[in-house]
Amino acid sequence: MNKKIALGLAAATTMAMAMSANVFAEDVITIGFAQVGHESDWRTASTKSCQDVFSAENGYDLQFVDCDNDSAAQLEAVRGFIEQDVDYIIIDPIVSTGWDQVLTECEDAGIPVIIIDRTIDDSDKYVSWVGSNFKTEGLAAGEWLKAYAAEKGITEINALVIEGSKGSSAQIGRTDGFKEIADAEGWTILDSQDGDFTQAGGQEVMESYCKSYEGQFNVVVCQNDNEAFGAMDAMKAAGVSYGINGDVILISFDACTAGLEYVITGDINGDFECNPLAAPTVEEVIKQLEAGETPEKEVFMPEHWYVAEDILASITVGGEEQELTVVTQEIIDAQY
Ligand code: GYE
Repeated sequence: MNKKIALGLAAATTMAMAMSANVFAEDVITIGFAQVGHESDWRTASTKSCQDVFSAENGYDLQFVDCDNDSAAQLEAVRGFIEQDVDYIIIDPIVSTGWDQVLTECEDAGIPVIIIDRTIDDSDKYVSWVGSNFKTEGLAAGEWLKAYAAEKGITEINALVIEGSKGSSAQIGRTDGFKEIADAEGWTILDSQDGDFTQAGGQEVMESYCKSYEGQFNVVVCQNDNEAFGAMDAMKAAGVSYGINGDVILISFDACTAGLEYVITGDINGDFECNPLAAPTVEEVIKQLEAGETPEKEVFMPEHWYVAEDILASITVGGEEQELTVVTQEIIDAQY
């Protein structure tokens, strides 16, 4: 080949490559995600789900901020995304209030906001929310305990609750739902303290409960699996037996893999699922927005109520019959 032609071809190829890179760059969707933190197995699964879906291979540039359970840091992260002029902002709100101002700023900047998991109570300036009904989870735990106690002939319930992070909609909903049944049934809730959704928090609260309420409780409700892991360690150390063969009925939420492993062994009696895999649904929302369509304002994740013993088929939650699922190894293997 003549040298001149070869050079010309090389230049053309370089230009074509540059052009296609440019076209690609324009196609990339930039997303800012202000995640709660890294406090639990649930959170790890949620982060992984977002990183898997909003990957570079899938055409996204994901700006991920772990806010380490700090509300001020989360507001700052969102303002940082506005400054970067990202295409979309995803927020998992640490607390449910204090949002209207920053969401107005997002709106003014023309950046659509999608909320996942926890809800916002004081603003509706977002396109869509994808998550769970935490009050229903709390109600389900209460309804299950009611049916289980009746089946086992347990007439008195003295419960200790280890709550999730104060002010989060997950803590508020699970607390309210369970309390509604407790009040209706005349159960005693001896105490209800914040374990911050962590294993260390669950252990610390349970250690103090074991001292303060020694011999007085027969139910422990942990608002997530990691708190339940800590509570089990504390009960073991204090010589308190729990689970299907123990003196204390142990209830948990989330139903992550490690949680279900304790359900199948009978250490946790019931685990009320909260599904962390919202990202594929969020991607659907973004595709709808890209196509100029209007997505649903609220999308609820599907969830199951997992139990250790095959003695009740279903419970009635809010007037609706809902199935109970006895955990199997197959379920654990498929869980997040
Ligand atoms: O239950 C807990 C996590 O917001 C539903 O946060 C979520 C909760 C979840 O740390 O494990």
